[in-house]
Amino acid sequence: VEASIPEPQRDAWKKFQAKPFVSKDDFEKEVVRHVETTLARSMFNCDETAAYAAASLAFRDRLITEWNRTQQRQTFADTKRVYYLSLEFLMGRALDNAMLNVGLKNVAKEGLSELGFRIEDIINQEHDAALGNGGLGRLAACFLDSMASLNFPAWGYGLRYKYGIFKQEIVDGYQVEVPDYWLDFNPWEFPRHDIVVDVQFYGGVRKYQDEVGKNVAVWEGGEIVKATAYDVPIPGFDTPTTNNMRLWSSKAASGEFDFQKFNSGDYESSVADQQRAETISAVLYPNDNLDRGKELRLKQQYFWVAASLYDIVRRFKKSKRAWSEFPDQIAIQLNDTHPTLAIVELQRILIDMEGLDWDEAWTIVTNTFGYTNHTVLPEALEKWSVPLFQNLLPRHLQIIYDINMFFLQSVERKFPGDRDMLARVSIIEESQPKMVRMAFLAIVGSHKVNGVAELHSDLIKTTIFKDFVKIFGPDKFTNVTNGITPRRWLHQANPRLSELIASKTGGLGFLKDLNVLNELEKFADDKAFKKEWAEIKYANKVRLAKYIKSTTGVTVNPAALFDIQVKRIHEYKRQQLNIFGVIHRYLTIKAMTPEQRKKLAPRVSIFGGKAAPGYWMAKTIIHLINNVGAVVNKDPDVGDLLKVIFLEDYNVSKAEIITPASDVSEHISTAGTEASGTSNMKFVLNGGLIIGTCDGANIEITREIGENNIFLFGNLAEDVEDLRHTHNYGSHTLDPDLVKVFDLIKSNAFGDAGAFGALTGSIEDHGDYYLVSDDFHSYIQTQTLVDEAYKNQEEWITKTILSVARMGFFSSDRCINEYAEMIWNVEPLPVEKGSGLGKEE
Ligand code: Z16
Repeated sequence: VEASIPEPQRDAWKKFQAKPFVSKDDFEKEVVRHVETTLARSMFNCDETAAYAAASLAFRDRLITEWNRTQQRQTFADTKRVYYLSLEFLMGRALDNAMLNVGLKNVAKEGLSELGFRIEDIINQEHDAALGNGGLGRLAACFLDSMASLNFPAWGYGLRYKYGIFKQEIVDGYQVEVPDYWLDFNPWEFPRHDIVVDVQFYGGVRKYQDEVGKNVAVWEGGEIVKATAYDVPIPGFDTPTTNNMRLWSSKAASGEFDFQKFNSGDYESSVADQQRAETISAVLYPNDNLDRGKELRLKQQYFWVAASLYDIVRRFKKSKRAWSEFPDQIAIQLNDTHPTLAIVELQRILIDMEGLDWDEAWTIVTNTFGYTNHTVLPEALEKWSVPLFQNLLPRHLQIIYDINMFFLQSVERKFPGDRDMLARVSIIEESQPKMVRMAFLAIVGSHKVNGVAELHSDLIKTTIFKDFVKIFGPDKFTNVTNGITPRRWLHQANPRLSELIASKTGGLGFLKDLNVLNELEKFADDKAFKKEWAEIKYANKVRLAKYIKSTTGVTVNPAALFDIQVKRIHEYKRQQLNIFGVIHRYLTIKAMTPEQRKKLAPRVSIFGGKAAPGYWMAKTIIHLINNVGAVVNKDPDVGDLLKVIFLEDYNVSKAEIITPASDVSEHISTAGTEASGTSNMKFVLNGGLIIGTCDGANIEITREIGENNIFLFGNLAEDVEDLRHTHNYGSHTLDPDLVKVFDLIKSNAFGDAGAFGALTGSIEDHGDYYLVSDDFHSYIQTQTLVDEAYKNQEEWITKTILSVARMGFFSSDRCINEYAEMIWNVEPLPVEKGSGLGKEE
């Protein structure tokens, strides 16, 4: 029931309406109030945790006031909304972001200082919101920031995992996983105990004909789980627009526990039911680019999709519009195939619950959805076994069969008699057991399908979705190259660089229109500017060096070349190529005379990233990196010339320290495997150069910044397949330098070589699927070019300035505008500035 205050009483409400603070005094007042009332503490027992809590609550109150206004404004304007469905939102910390986006960080800094705290210490109290694995989840977070900053009426829908991505500890060189229980204190969410949706599982379908002879299907029985909404405000940068991220949490339908069972003495099983329901939103699956086909994962997907669609449909129904207007009011973007069930669920709601005809409903469905593909790796493409589906979601399986039947009939009309085509494109794979191919379902049920970088979008059209291009025509497929938000990845992570850029480009405007960075080109040879630029890079390296010292105990020289590879550990991303290259460098140094050593640029090789807990090869790579570090870092022959660091527990807040400190970063996936990559963009935007393959967004980065400013190497995507063939036929001879590296490993130089047998064996004996040996020579040569180029600091700095100046294209604002125009057909809802927005400049 909507309870609106009657007109005569509204004056009182307006008079006492919450007013977001703007001044330092008002901020301090809010902090003290929260310490003394919300937290029940005082100035005599206010530690940094309490100060963090109070400062966050002060900002949260402020955000929620703007959130309310934004939602009212959007509801009143009644324009089209975007719903971004993502099983992952890798948000990181919220306080720093909130302070910067509302333009009150300096106010907060001074206020906190007057209250006895340093703002950095307070910011560091916050636990990352780590509800994602890697690129896909962080992309969703950048998109939320851009949608709010550009004033798009847009919501994110996801799951409120109790445990985010695990915390990584390194024990004796091995990865150990520790659960990430992050909800202990989370001031950024608002539980909406009034927004609860029943979600059904299992049961059966009863079909009958009604009085007028219409076929009716009723899904009945089974069990109900309750979804409760938790809202997280998403503030735009320099705008009052504050959008919503709604996360669902699962609970048993009977509340605390089943009282009937309880009263009949079955206490344990009533608690067990409760626990089983809560399991659904308990934990994020820790796999990046891998589908394991687990039932609980399918349950998560349906739980989240059903609650979100119920919510969206409920909101639409309040407008009393005709169903045919649904796609004019609502765009739903599917972040990968994870939410593909939404297509089936909307069709089910329209035909089973709302009584629409199949065709009418299907037109609405396909006009509503867009699908983003993020990978071509076969092991990552989702498939669900039909028996599992049949048991969990019997009615949905029927609808999928119907969708498939109508689809295959249309294919048959277009390609009469092409049985192979029908088998290839069928949503149901005729295997044992049969499988539902989710990507095919997503394509058939959406009006647009996009890849995330040009090469990737071309690849999906020519490989995995080739037949669908023939069936639907090429216009259904498009590209939206990924981007990153410059607010977090420049302004927040690298405040000094942001300040320098602002001072030369006329303020912070570049953060809203990143192409303004172009103006930096004229400083590429400016002596004074270059000096400041280099000083900032050095300071960022000093900061990272301190962090390395405090976390690993290893001393690194901030004047050395910092070579960084941080991302999920995966064979296709080829951290093994990097560490083999490091071992090669170690061998080279050992063989050098002291004179030769003097001429070599000192280097720090920095790694970071998590391996999926069940991914043994990835864990072996981590183990090797750590063992190499243990040997190299204490070898007196090597000294400063080479240090090897593995940073534990890489996450968003650590990325904010690491990214600004690179001289070069590595993006060295086997060509054709990394759909886009986004950390490549972050590093270049922060004045680092790239060593990379012709893969994903590296190609477009090269086009934008110029090929003189990037170190590209390795085989091209178009040649990968043939190369793999040559490995399998005839003898596969390894690169001689790689053989020396393997010989050293096998001599137990880095501990018992048995531990690394699977890794070296995958290359020597098992076909070298990721072409490590094929690319090794080219990689080593390019690293030598990096060494040489780094010696000429003047040229190096110019390259980094020119690169930053040309990175405008990679703002996630550009992505969102492309999605809005090409896929969603939505307009921003402009809002006048003023009313309560904190303004510092
Ligand atoms: C993921 O992070 C990505 C793809 C995928 O299928 C699953 C997950 Cl969890 C990544 C891609 O690997 C990366 O290239 C891309 O930049 C990112 O998604 C965002 O599109």
